[in-house]
Amino acid sequence: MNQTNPLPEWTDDLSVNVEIIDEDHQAFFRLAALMNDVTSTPDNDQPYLIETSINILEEYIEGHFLREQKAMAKADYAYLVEHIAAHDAFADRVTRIIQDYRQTGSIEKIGTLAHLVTDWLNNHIRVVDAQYKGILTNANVDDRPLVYMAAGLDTELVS
Ligand code: FEA
Repeated sequence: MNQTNPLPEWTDDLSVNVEIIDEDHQAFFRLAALMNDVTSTPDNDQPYLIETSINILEEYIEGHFLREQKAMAKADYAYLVEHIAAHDAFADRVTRIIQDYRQTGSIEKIGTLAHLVTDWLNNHIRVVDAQYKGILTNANVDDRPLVYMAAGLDTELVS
């Protein structure tokens, strides 16, 4: 399926005033744009490029959610449970689409992912992430690269 609708992009009003979290969020938007490109450009490398972008997305989701959740837990954040539930629901949706693609090879299914990611991000950052503004800060959020977080090397938080 050719996803011709323009994807939403990062804008400054999405900032949560934590540099590393803003960087994560920007990386998601860039990755969604890449996924949109690879799913709408049929060629011999397409299956490999799709699989690569899926793997990166899975790593981003795991690492970014862990970063936020660890920082919220450390800050005794009041809405931690609800926030984790929102993350889990999104991760489950993405996992189902990926499983479906891996079982069927359907480009149509995987082609929906880029828009799902950017639509969800836009809403989640503005409504849910925005609630921790001022509680999570540059000083209390682990700012190591996402790959460290996703690899489970997340035992220590910067304080
Ligand atoms: Fe609460 Fe941040 O998560 N935005 N993303 N993805």
